[in-house]
Amino acid sequence: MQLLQCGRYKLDLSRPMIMGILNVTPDSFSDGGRYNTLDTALQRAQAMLADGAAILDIGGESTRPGAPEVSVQEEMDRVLPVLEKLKDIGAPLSLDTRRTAVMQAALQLGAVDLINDVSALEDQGAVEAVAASQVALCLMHKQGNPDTMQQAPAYEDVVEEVGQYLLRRVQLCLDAGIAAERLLIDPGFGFGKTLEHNLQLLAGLQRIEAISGMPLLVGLSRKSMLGAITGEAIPSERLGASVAVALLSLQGGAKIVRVHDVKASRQALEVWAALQPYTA
Ligand code: 7PM
Repeated sequence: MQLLQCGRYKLDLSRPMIMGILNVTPDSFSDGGRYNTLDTALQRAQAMLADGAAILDIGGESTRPGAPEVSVQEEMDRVLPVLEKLKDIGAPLSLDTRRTAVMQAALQLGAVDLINDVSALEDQGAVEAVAASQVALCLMHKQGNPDTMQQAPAYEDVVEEVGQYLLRRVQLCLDAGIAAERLLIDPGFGFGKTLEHNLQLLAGLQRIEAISGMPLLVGLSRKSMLGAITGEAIPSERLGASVAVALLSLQGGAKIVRVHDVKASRQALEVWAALQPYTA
């Protein structure tokens, strides 16, 4: 049985699972003021768990292409109260952050079980901060920085380069004393990649897993790649495409899919899992 050591939890990776996205950026709480931010976050978190999420991913910095920078203080003010509120919800909490200071503050709260870092711990001191804890870690590949990364992404062989980058980051973590059982890797769909790069990566998931040697997490939910393929301009209207790529990710060996639409993704996952005993 393949186990992920995930802070206060141990997760069985022999069956794939769902990470539900809980955004805590101000624009994600346009509910007309019926609830305050923390109650809204709690309600959404409980709904995602009821719908079948195994992990909740909380993010307060906008890492989207072209997004403006958020100050460290602003990011902390967004995520720390949410982590505190959700601390005892009964499921592992993931924190989507690139900043060492935010990681340290969250680890101190004892309310985070996984650090999901789209820059694979490249911030100064991040490796040491995570090494000193027992949380799991998702190392993601990106080329460039969110403000400019979509301007001219370029690779000779995107699958090989992403795989080799992730392998180097894995090695760095192992050398720093982070146990292999705590590591996940993620090719970083949409982070400095053209549509063609993204498709090559989706087709090459198995090779990336083989190069890095670690379990794969994939985030494709509602992404612009799906808009480019389907012509659907509105992200929340890309449910069919999102479920399709979640399923294709599982087929490529992904152990965790990071999604907005937990219930629909969970149904697809159940269908995939039911078929497994009948496949070679
Ligand atoms: C536009 C682009 C809108 C990207 C939203 C996003 C990932 C992540 C994000 C991912 C991991 C989103 C993203 N994407 N963390 N954080 N993997 N590990 O969909 O693909 O929220 S931001």
